Amino acid sequence: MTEPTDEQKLDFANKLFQFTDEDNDGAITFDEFRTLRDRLIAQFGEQASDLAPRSEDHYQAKFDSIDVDQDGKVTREEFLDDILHFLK
Ligand SMILES: [Ca+2]
Ligand SMILES: [Ca+2]
Repeated sequence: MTEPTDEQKLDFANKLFQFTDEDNDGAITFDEFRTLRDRLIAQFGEQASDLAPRSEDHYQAKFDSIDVDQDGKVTREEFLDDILHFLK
C-alpha cells in the first residue's frame, strides 16, 4: 500500500463534502452534519462510522471547530481545510 496522493485526498474530501451536503446548496448545516453517521453507515457499512463523531456532544464540538467563521454553516472551503488537515 502506498500513501494516498494529495490529489486523492482532495478527491476524497470533495466527495465526502458532497455526500454530507444533502441538499447540494454548497454548505453543510448542523442538521445535515448530525445525520452523517447514519447515512455513512447506511451507504458504506459500519466501518465508515469512524469518519463521523459518535455522540451529540462530539457533533456539536466538531461542527463548531470546522465552522471557522461561526456562521452556522460549513462551506466547502471550511470542510476541505479540516478534512485535509485530518488526512495528513
Ligand atoms: Ca446543504
Ligand atoms: Ca462557516
